[in-house]
Amino acid sequence: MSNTRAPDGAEQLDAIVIGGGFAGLYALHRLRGLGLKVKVFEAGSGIGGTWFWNRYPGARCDVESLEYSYSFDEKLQQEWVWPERFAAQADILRYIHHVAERFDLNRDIVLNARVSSATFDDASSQWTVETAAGHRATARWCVMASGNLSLPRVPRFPGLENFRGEWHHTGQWPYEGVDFAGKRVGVIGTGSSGIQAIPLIAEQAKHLHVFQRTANFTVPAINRPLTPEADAAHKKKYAEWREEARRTPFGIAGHAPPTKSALQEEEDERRAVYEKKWNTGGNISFLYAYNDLLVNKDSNETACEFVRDKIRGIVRDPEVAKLLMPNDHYIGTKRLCLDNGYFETFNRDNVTLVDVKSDPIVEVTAKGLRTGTKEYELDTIVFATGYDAMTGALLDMDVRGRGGRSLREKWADGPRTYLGLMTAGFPNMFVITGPGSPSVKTNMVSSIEQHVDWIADCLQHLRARGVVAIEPEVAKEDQWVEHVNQVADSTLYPLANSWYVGANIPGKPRVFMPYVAGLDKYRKICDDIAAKNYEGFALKAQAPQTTPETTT
Ligand code: N01
Repeated sequence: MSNTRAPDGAEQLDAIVIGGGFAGLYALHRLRGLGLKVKVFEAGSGIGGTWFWNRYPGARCDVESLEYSYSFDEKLQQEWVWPERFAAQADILRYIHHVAERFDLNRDIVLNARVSSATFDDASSQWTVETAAGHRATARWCVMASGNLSLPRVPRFPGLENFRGEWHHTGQWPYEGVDFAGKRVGVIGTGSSGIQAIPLIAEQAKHLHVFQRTANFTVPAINRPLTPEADAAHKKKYAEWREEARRTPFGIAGHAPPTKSALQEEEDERRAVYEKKWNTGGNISFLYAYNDLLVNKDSNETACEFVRDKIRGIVRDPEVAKLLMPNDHYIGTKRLCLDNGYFETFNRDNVTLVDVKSDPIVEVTAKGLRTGTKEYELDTIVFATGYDAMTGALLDMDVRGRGGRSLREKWADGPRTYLGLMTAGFPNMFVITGPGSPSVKTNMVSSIEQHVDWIADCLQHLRARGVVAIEPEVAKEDQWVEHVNQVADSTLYPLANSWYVGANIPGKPRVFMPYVAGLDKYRKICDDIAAKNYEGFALKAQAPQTTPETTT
């Protein structure tokens, strides 16, 4: 029988996983498979992570369903049927629940358990994690599966507490939904969340004001039901599709890599290429029109101009069309949104676009929102204002490594990791899809599986050799951070004021956080390091007085 309590009364486990979304569930499954006693601590009252919280109208994934799903179990992928090309939030959440039941995961998931601190003890090489409710658990291995876009951000407008209507953030949407019928609604924000929600809110609301600070690029999703024929055809070769996905930069199969520069093509031909992509739908497909859209400004500008032309053609009021045309960043350098009738929505009589770049919001009043020049009376305000991305959830917890050093302090000038998986001074703490890994620039499920598999293999290796602690060497971490920056600087990505660089959070250090060399290249780097006995990591052998690992 296993030890269930550490000497100080904390629950004794082998591994603690923080977060119960796609990453946390797969981590639980894999680590349990190694014979470890594992528990997941999840802040929400249900599992699903992003897909638990983001219930706003129109929430759906921008990666195709047959790709945005686990690949680790052939029977699961054969049996699960996705109703649409791009899955809606409710279907993804249904899938996550199915996976949890199918692999008997729920019994080791603690809900309503927001982790407030995680502290490493040098002597025992163990982590102790405490939740806001006071639950404490200790384990050798601590796996952060807390998500890249999980700390919602509501701008600090003065007066929000005085607002007499209701307000919601898209990333903390009420379980029971929001009724917009007959309401005067204001949506702040035109990122992926706003762009998905706006067309549907407009259909219900009496009047919708869209408060836009920065015009954004979006291309049509061209969503459709998945026919039984399409489903069967894909599943016949599912294993091959998954294998192909593993060899791509984005972890997504079915897109032949482009071979030409946009500047090598005659204008008419280029337009025809973009037109075809526009009508096919999908953001990867669009950005794969040419091989230099994300590295060459002139090439990129051809795609920007194509989309601006589309906006001119769709939006009837030329002034509104002009305001909707992005002009401050290159297409794809912020997440390229996918929409269902976004620009068309601005032709509706009950929709007004408000430019809050030239006339910023200054306060929330009892009756609505006030800009520098005008008050807008509203019954409901929707904040589609994004997240403290990639580092937000990690730094929201008080994480303390060797010698009590805090992660907030270590990352004060930006995140520093080796491979985006670990950070020096915080032994035995793994971050799934952490900053410095491909993460948000890929199909997240592919990146999650790659990281969890790497971590599980690593733990198996360490346990077989009696290693009780692992952490990156500082020099290797420094080199990796440098490499991540160099790769980013060879692209147009860092030029945009995006959440990739933390530009949306006042005071956040400007660092381009994802690794953009591609998941295929990154996977090879990780595998090579593992094959060389975890080169670049310091390993500490079993100390005589450490607490023995429990077994299930
Ligand atoms: O957040 P965002 P999001 N006054 O940060 C505006 C993923 N996702 O939730 O650009 C006025 O992109 C802000 O304006 P600006 C996806 O990776 C995926 O939409 O800072 N406006 C911007 O317009 C995505 O990239 C899916 O000038 C203010 C908006 O709020 C990521 O999540 C769906 C403001 C925030 O946009 C985040 O998307 C949804 C202020 N004070 C999300 N503060 C799919 O899979 C902020 N804004 C399809």
